Amino acid sequence: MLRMRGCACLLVGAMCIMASIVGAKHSYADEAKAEKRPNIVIIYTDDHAYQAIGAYGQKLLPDQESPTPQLDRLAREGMTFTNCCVPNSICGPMRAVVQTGKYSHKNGFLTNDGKGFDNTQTTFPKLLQKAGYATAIIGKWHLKCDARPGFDYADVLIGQGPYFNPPMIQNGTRVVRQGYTTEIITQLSIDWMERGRDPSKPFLLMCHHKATHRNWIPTPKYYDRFKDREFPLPETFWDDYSGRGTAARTQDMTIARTMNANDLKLNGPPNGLSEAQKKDWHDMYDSRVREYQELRERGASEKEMTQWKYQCYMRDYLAVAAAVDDSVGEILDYLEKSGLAENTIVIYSSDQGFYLGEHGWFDKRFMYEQSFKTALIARWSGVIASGTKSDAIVSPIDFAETFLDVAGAEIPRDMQGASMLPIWRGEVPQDWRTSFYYHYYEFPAEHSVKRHEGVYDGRFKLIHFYHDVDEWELYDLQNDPNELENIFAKPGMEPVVARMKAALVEQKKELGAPENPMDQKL
Ligand code: SGN
Ligand code: CA
Repeated sequence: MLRMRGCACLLVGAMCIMASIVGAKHSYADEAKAEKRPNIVIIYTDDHAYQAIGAYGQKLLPDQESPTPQLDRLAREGMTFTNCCVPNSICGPMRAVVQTGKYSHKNGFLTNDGKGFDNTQTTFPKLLQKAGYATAIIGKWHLKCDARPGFDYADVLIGQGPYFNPPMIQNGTRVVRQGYTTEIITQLSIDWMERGRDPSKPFLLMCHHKATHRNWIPTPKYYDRFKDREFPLPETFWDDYSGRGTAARTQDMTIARTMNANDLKLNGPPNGLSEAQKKDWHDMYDSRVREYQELRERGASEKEMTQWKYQCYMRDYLAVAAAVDDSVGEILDYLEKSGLAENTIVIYSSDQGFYLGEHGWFDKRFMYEQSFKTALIARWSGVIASGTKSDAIVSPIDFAETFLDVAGAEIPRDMQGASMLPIWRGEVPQDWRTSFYYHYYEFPAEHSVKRHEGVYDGRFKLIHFYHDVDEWELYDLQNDPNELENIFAKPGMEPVVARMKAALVEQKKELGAPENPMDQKL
């Protein structure tokens, strides 16, 4: 995609030629090789909406009461990316994208429902390990394959994993730990940095939380943190989808209809809780069950019920995210205390974005903003300027190449992202991408979001729902940031449509995606 990047100056150009001779992409960090190679800590969450992060201008709480003080601290010390786009907005596939630096159609993991990840392929942890890094993954894996080559240490949840007392697979052996999963993953991560790894090597730690995934169960510590709060409804909460197509109308992910008793904690505690954990649960949620019964008894309207559900959803969601934020703080504190902070890159991101009531939804999958964009904050003392923002079109597909680059390791030519390192250093390369390809495949499936592909150029977004229906949508994010009006067929838009369609064709060609998306085997 960005094969020629960095060739603006002669010296770098010569290095590009050398790199192409040895079959690898140019590494911006060649000069960094001589220095001490940095450690890399990736804190990766599940379904954490950027709309719930202070540094992203969250509107749920008053400014001074940010739901994420620790993420905001990371942002103050690093760079916040406001245009981080995911290639396929769903969990397993995104993890495969991160591992391989390749689109789903190339790494073979297209949906959560498909076969497991082909772990014989090249991944960046394998390459970092080969380059002398100590490597670990702790927490959510969700790639549906049992072996995790490339990691010296793997201590992972089974499938989605529960919020409490998670069974985990620690280097191949099943262990059950008592407590709240976010806190357990944080502690295991700190323990590995403190005494699990080979201290003579630089390290890669992937700390992968289950939170903030459905069904959003908080740590008892935060059960009542937002208990009596009333959150503002997003502008598009009552969206009737009249400005869009069939897919937006036929999805099954509304707060009104899809959000169920389990999500709302009306069914009692989940299985596997201790007596004390059950008691905490009842102390918190019994009053909610009573509230629900009262609403039913007095025949509350669907509108009132939906608003009530939204309030429950936000109370739980933000409380779950508060433990994630604590995790970030604890890891940052540990790095400082241990003297590792200076030479350790810290990345925060989520596998994809999430709807917090926008368009009346929860879940993800669509190429619309809240699920197409995800949070990305990066800190690297001495390299990334503090408190900076970038609106460059970046993506988790760039992680692999970025980390290989900072480690001075070879970047395979068939990876499909680009190293973000120049952007971290404050300069967007002249040939940085100006458009981004998206493709979602999981249909028919839970939440009923139809298959679609599309392209985004920073202002316009062209989407093609090609399966089950044949519908095109075009949005102008500058004039319609909420994506309420499909202007694909609007008179006067023909040149934009033509340009975006050409960009889509070109992107697909470059990325080796089938010309006809129906030809893609799932
Ligand atoms: C579960 C959830 C869905 C969610 C998928 C995928 N249902 O099936 O709401 O979309 O995971 O999420 S639940 O009732 O089991 O919670 S993903 O993040 O793993 O892709
Ligand atoms: Ca997810």
